[in-house]
Amino acid sequence: AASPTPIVAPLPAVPSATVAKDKKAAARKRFEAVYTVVRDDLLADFRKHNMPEEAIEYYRRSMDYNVPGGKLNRGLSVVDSVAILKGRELTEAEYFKAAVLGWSVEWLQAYFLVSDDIMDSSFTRRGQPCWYRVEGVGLMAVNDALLLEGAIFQMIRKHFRKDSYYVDLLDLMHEVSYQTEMGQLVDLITAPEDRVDLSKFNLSRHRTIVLYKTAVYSFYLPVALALLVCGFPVEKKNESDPDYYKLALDILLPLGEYFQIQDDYLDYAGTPEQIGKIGTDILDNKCSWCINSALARATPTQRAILDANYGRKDSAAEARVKQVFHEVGVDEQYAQYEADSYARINALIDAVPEVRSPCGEAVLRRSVFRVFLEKIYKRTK
Ligand code: GPP
Ligand code: MG
Ligand code: MG
Ligand code: MG
Repeated sequence: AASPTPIVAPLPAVPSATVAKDKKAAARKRFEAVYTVVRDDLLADFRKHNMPEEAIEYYRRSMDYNVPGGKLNRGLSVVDSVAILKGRELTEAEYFKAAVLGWSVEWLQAYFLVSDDIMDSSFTRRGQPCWYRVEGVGLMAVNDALLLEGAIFQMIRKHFRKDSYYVDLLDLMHEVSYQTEMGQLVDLITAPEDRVDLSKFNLSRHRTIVLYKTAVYSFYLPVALALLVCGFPVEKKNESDPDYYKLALDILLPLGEYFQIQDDYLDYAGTPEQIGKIGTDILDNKCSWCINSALARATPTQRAILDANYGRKDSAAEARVKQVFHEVGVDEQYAQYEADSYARINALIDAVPEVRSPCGEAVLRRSVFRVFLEKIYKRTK
């Protein structure tokens, strides 16, 4: 007798959005597992120095509170970029090293945010009180921030000391931190608490602030780290070689500028539930994209309202500023800016040459940048 036709059970229909979400959750989980390893190494080192148990417990709490709770975009970008550059799945050892570098960026971010929240007198971060506002922490947060920074060099030392590019990693971290601190200085000096003078603000000053305080460490750093582990040399071997790091920088700075303008807009338009923090830019007299957009369109009456209410530590004044933002069309301007930026950055990415590393093991692919852009386009948190 003829054998019956095999019946292949149809696969259950899984919406592709669900598959993508599961994949994302799995990638995050795998990355988070490396956090625990790195943190426990740092704690073991404290123990080796015979630090009191109380100090070890405090240090653990500071790290758990400040390092892993964000979107992890920067850290995951290192891992994603290394896999894209290599054009294949990473081995377990390669994944681990890429993830350590990813976490080094998250530690750097934690160091900056703990410090930034003190300087900005912020209230909440990632849906919880800012670290310096936590009972029993206060200004110890300053030293906690310094430890978060120091930890970066401990983890890089432990895992990369023997690699040929170790010095380049250190140099990159130091250079990027320094530039971020330059940006923070300009951000703060443009926003004095006691002297509100909106005529000091302009988009050129704004660009300097956001490129330095955000774009370099949030966008250039993760990709530059990935280029280093993939063997892209910092120094040219031949005159005709492309400057891989410059190619990356030329895309990633505009991308980072766009990201910080989103941050500025969400500070004014996002709800605390959405963005995990209470916006303080208006109270803090910040030279944000929103106030620049409003100043360019305000009538003399609206300008007088802005002059009288911007940068006052008073929520009624803040509401009056927001009202003017609405009236002059900051929201429409932002929607237009977002659409324009998306098109402009996509065009920049299209123009990047896809070049192979001299060792032949990796290719600087356009998708490194495309993935980054897609992650942040139209973000609401
Ligand atoms: C973000 O600015 C900038 C930083 C986190 C860099 C801080 C740099 C230091 C050297 C401390 P922001 O104040 O707009 O961020 P947020 O809105 O998240 O507070
Ligand atoms: Mg801030
Ligand atoms: Mg700030
Ligand atoms: Mg902000």
